[in-house]
Amino acid sequence: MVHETGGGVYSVVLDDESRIEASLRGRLKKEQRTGSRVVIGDEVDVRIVPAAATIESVRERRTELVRRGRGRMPKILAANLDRVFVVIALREPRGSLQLVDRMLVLVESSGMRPVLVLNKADLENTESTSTDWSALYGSIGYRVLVTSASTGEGIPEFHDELCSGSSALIGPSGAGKSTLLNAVDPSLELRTGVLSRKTGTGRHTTVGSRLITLECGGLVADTPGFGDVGLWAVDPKAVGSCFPEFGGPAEECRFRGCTHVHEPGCAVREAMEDGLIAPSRLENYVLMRQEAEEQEVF
Ligand SMILES: Nc1nc2c(ncn2[C@@H]2O[C@H](COP(=O)(O)OP(=O)(O)OP(=O)(O)O)[C@@H](O)[C@H]2O)c(=O)[nH]1
Ligand SMILES: [Mg+2]
Ligand SMILES: [Zn+2]
Repeated sequence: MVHETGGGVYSVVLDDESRIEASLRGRLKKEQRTGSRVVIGDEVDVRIVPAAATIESVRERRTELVRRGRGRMPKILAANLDRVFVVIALREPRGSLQLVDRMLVLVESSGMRPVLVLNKADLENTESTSTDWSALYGSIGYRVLVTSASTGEGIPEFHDELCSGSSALIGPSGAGKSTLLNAVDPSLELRTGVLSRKTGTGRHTTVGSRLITLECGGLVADTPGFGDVGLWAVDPKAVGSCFPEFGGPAEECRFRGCTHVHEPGCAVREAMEDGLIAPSRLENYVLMRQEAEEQEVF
C-alpha cells in the first residue's frame, strides 16, 4: 500500500510490513500527467530489482476520495480508506452548515464513511453551535465528535476511532487537523499553523500526503486543508443518495426520478415540512444538485 507520495517518490509498505521507496514505471508516469495519479492508500504491484523498485501497476480502487482540483481537473486525495474525519472548527475559522454538508457529500460520494469532528470547543461562544450541530448530524446517523485539542475534550473518543483501519482528516485550513493528531500522539510532531490575523483562516501549513502509522495500529492521513469543495463529476442523480436521511421519504416520492427540487407532492419536501429533515440540508442539497447539473456538460 502506498503510504507517502511526493516528488515522484512513493513510499510503499509491503505485505511483510517492510517499507521501500519506489518510482513509477514509465507508462504510469505518463498517466500521472493526465491526472490519474497514484495516491496514498493505493494498493500497487511493485517490482524490486537490486537497488531499485518500481510500481508496475495500481490495483482497482475500492473507494476514492476526489475533489475538484485547480481548473477542472479532478484531484484524488486518497484511495481505499475506511473513514474520513471531516474536521470543522466551531470558531476561528468558523465553519458553516453549507461547508459541513459539502464535505459530507464529498465523502459520501467517495464511498467512504464520514465522521464529523467539531473542533475548538474550548473557544468562547461555541456551545450552542456545537449542541445544535451535534443534534442535527447525530439525528441523521452520523457519528459526531466535539473536540478540543487544547483541553483534550473528545480526544480519547477521536483516538479510539482512529485505531482501526485507515482514515483521513479533511477540512479547511486552520480547522486544527494536524493539532488534533498531535493531541492523540504528541510524538508525531506534525507542523501546525498560525491563523492569518486578517482573515482568521489557516495558511495551508500541511503540504503533501502521507499515511501515518499510529502506535495503536491505525493508519491516518493528515491532508492539506481546502475549503473549495466543488463536487467533481458527481452524477446529479446521485447527489440525493449522499443525504442518508432522504432515503426513506425518497422512496415515497410520486414521480420516478423525483429531484426533490420542484415536484408537487415530493415526499422529501414534505418530510422537511414535517420537521423530519432539516431545511438547511434540503437547501444545500438543491445547491449541490444544481452545481452537479452545471458540470454535467463536461
Ligand atoms: N483554541 C484552539 N485552537 C486550536 C485547536 N485546534 C487547533 N487549534 C489552533 O488552530 C491553528 C491551526 O491548526 P492546524 O492544526 O495547523 O490546522 P490544520 O487544519 O492542520 O491546517 P492546514 O494544515 O493548513 O490544513 C493552530 O494555531 C492551532 O493551535 C483547538 O481545539 N482549540
Ligand atoms: Mg495541517
Ligand atoms: Zn421527491
